[in-house]
Amino acid sequence: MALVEINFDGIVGPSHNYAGLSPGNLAATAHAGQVSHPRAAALQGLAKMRANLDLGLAQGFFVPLPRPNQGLLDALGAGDGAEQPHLRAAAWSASAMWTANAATVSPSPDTADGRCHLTPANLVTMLHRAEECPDTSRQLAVAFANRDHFALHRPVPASLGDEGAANHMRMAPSHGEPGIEIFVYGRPGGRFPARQNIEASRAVARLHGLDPDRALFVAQADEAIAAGAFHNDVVAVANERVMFAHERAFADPDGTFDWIRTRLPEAEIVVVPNSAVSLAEAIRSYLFNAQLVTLPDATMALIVPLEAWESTAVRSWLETMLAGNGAIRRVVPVDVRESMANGGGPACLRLRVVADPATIDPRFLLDAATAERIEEVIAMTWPEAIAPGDLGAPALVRKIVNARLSLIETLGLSEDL
Ligand code: SUG
Repeated sequence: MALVEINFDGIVGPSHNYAGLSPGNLAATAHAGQVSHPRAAALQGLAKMRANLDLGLAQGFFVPLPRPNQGLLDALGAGDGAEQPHLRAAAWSASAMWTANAATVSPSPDTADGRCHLTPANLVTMLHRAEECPDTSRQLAVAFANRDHFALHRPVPASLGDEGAANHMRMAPSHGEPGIEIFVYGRPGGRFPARQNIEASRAVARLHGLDPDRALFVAQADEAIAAGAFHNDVVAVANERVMFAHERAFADPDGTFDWIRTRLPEAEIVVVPNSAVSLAEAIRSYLFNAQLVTLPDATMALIVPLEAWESTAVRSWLETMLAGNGAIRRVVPVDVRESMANGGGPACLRLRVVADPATIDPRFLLDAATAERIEEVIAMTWPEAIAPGDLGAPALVRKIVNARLSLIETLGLSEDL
């Protein structure tokens, strides 16, 4: 069986808008109330997926969830939300595009029963994200329906915040070999919410049947959360034997790196010092919200947002790194500005699954022909712009509902997904 890493990107939904719903996510807060461009956003995301296909990587996708979510407004007794704009904004959010928060995934070489385990994230800290969980779970159940190869768990209980793969890193000599899994949690009490609870992470590790000696629970640096790293993937990313992290990402960096080196002697830990790129600049530019990927020739590339490439401090650090003889040989900047303005970079937009593609529902896998069909639907049906005052307009509701249905139909997926 050929195990490969497949990146499942969330197609940006037609209701994509800037509502400032996530305290602690500085980009989202700063762009609250601006006009969004759902069509451009979805095309930027699709261009990133195509670029990854062109690099020779396996690419999948998830479809947008049904919005506006009238079920949420009904459950809150909020009618159509006209009197409660913050609740209406939650019901309209396209936040499911950030599939790094869809689930935590442990590939088959790491688990006791030799299946790939997935636990959908409950996302309970933010109302607009918590509503994703039931629909995301349904979609995962279709995509990974093969029970011989996949185990899909229920989300952990709602009293324990779980934000999925954004707070989880896997390292291994190669994707298909047994690895170590690092769960990063936040300690509450700071300026911003700590969205990942340690007990939720521990529960996921147990449910997935991980070897306790190969799973580590690491506290995020309080300073990092306070500076706007609302998820670990804003300050660190790992791929196979390489970890790429900011000096101030973890509460105990030395202990964390020692643990990794003991279990994975070939580990290469690339730490960016605060003196080269400050925590604030790392978070502003989203340098670490990058996709660190292994190319077909076994070298690694770092897919960074344009904002990182355009930062003087980051660019100069990356150029020095490239001139050295390190594991990361290539930097590929991508334009995902519409998503970035809501605090979602290249890494937020994808969920990594190491599996044999033949065991996955092919309707969720991307090739050039499918990309073309998706592009046509987006170009024809996605709204061009949404201003905050547009939310709730009946014509826009119809447009958004129909746009998603056109996509679902094109992909041969069922309407009740
Ligand atoms: O949960 N933004 C998302 C961004 C998620 C990024 N994901 C990862 N780091 N993996 C969030 O904060 C903003 C929506 C708004 O304000 O309209 C939002 O939900």
